Amino acid sequence: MSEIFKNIPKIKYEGSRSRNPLSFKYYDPDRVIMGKTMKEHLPFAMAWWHNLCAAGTDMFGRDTADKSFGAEKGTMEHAKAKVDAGFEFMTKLGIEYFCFHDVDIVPEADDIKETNRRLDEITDYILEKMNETGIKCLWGTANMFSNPRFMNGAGSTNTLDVYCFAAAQIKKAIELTVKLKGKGYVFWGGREGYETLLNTDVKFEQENIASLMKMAVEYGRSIGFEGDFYIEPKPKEPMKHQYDFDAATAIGFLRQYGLDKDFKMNIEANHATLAGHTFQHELRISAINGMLGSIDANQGDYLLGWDTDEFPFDVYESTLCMYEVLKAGGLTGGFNFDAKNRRPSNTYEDMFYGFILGMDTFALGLIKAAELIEDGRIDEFVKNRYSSFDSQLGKKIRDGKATLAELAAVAEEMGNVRDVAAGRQENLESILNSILFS
Ligand code: XLS
Ligand code: NI
Ligand code: NI
Repeated sequence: MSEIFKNIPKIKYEGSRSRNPLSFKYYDPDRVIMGKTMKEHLPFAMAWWHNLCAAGTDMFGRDTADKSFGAEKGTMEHAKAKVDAGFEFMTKLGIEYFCFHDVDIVPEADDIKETNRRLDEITDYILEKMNETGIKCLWGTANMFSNPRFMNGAGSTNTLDVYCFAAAQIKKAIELTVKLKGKGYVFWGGREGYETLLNTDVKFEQENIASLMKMAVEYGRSIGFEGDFYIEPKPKEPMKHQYDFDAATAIGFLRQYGLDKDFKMNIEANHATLAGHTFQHELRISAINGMLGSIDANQGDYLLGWDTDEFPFDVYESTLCMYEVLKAGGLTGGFNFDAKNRRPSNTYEDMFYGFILGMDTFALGLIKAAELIEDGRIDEFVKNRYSSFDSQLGKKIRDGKATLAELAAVAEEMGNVRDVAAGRQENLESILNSILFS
């Protein structure tokens, strides 16, 4: 097999002063931070779909990048060429994991039996490459949104035959994930939602989605899948409203249907901002519920209302992300760059620049988050902010033993509240700045 990215060497750490565009400025895999190497803190993954499949087509124009990798598109030769390209790419960057949808790795056939045969063939080839390189699978998933049969949803479809098809795709995708020893299996509810309530029975649809997930868990466990199932919340796009709107909504859904023991969240930065939340908010809500599983590491554009899936460069965001991740004790999954190059960034070099940017942004975020925690001022402030609850009465409230009448009597005795501590937001923001830019 000949080299595909011929002009690109193995990317090395050269430090922030390096002018070599094909080098890491902050990502130094062996550097130890808070007792673990950067590589251990940051299990990065490549998204098959954006990196090896998407070639720049948007609503207004066709491909700008050549992702044929020397083979004819839509053939099994092309599927294999993508495997070759992907493994060379990950090896050159030192990326340890990949994520995939079923239809990213083979062209879908007219008959699912033939598609499944192709999937078996390509995953044999992927396994060979995994054994050669030591690269692993982070998670697999089924694409249940692109094919026209899913126009009304998959688990939420109105059509029984489509529901069976969704089940078949999930079954196969879980089998492949097990075959490739993936750490997780993702449900992103691409078309699980509605365009109008005028034609939609929300309760019926949500119950069907839950049943499909339950069957997936039962089947996965029966064939030896021990990893986490993930929901990847997103509020809209492609649907006007998607049921997995945000982490809080998805967690409530999982608890309602008894799925919370098997599932965690896969939080995508750009989906958080589409939901009107910060990335940090979604991570915090997942973490406090014990459901912070994995991350789709990308960035949106605050001026655009859709999922632009940009490579992350915002170090404030990555620092606050890594602050949450460190405090939660790490992820069970990893950091999947669900990100694509901008349409005019259409060369092989640009593919590498995207990942170098993303990996450096998270490395810098990790360095700064560790400094923030070691500095301790913010954590200390938050802890002290609630210190009035350290009193006996405060403890009684925290233990759920106080009564409304008892508290009212305390208030009446006081007559009025004289002392409420300041929030100090601006001061905390300048601490953050001083650490980021020191
Ligand atoms: C789309 C999602 C998708 C999932 C995997 O917005 O981010 O790419 O990560 O199906
Ligand atoms: Ni995603
Ligand atoms: Ni997305």
